[in-house]
Amino acid sequence: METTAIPKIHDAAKDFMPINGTDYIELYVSNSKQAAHFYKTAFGFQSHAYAGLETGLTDRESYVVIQDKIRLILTSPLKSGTDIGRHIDQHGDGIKVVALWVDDATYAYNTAMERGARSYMEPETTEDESGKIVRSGIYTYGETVHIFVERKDYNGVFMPGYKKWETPDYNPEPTGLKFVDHMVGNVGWNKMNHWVEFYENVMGFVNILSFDDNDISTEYTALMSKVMSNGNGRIKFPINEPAEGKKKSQVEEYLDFYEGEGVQHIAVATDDIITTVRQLRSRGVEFLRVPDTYYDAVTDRVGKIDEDIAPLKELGILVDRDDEGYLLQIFTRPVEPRPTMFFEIIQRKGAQSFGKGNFKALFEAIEREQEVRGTLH
Ligand code: TYF
Ligand code: FE
Repeated sequence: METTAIPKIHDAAKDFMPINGTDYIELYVSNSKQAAHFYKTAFGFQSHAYAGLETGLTDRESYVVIQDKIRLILTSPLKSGTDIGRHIDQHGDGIKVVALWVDDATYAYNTAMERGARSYMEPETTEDESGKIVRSGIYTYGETVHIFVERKDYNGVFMPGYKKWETPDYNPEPTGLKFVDHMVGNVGWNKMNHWVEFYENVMGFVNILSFDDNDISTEYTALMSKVMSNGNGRIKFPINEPAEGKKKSQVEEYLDFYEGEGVQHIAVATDDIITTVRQLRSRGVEFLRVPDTYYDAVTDRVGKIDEDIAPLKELGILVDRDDEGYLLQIFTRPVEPRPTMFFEIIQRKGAQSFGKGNFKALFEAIEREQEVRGTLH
């Protein structure tokens, strides 16, 4: 099957689940204090908010870091026997919450529940001197949840319960990361269509692109993917499932190591990928590399682009073109001991696709990493 671009349905009147954008991403990690330091030092996030012992919590500590529109919460338990600790024991460090910014978190919750969602958190209002926030939540794949955040009556730093986190002595420069472009979920064997239907029926998303195992297959491994978009196109969730190949699919490797379904990568946008990637590399972020021969054919494949090929080759940045323009992208190695979650850095120059022309080179690069890990059977 060829990749199919399905026209977007952006009729606001028909959108039963209006979402303004990604609100925050919460990771459950074993050491939130050190993780926050890593996201500041390596990725250029800024200290933003804190909740923990100093704000009256006794079971967990959270650090919020921010870069332009991207907010990460890093949360660790303060004692044994918590659900956070159990999550970390099973999955390693990973993404628990993909929070979505809505105007009405009660409406979003009730609508999702009527349409068959599984509840994670009933609507809950929290208040402080800066106003109130309403949050509600539903489960998606695995143990991952979507929390709806209504912040129209709030003008504080982050949310009630958090205080401003100030670090006057250590604030590394941002690296040019702007917003979350898309977030990819890895789901179990033959479960892709189940989650596609969940996003269609419960969340009002539409399937804008599909890749089958012929599009996404190397000599050895395979996967399938469908991209789901919300009504205004600001939220894009590709859903991957493993496919049978000669060797173990990267999606299956993820499922084995994460011990379940979960978020595979967060793609973050930049306006200047060469500067961003150069910065990230100098701060110790590790990227996947394609062979230098990739760059021999790149101009023939994508035509003329604004950037010189030399810095793209030096840094290992990939390029692809579609009907609307082109994009530049690069993938980090996993950012935790288990080969699970990683980041993509992406710069779109018109293209609204996902880099299909790079899949082969990219997946072969992932296979070389699997080979080194001894997990490519
Ligand atoms: O999000 C995407 O579709 C691209 C390509 O395991 C991709 O970033 C797809 C699957 C995958 C890694 C990257
Ligand atoms: Fe991606």
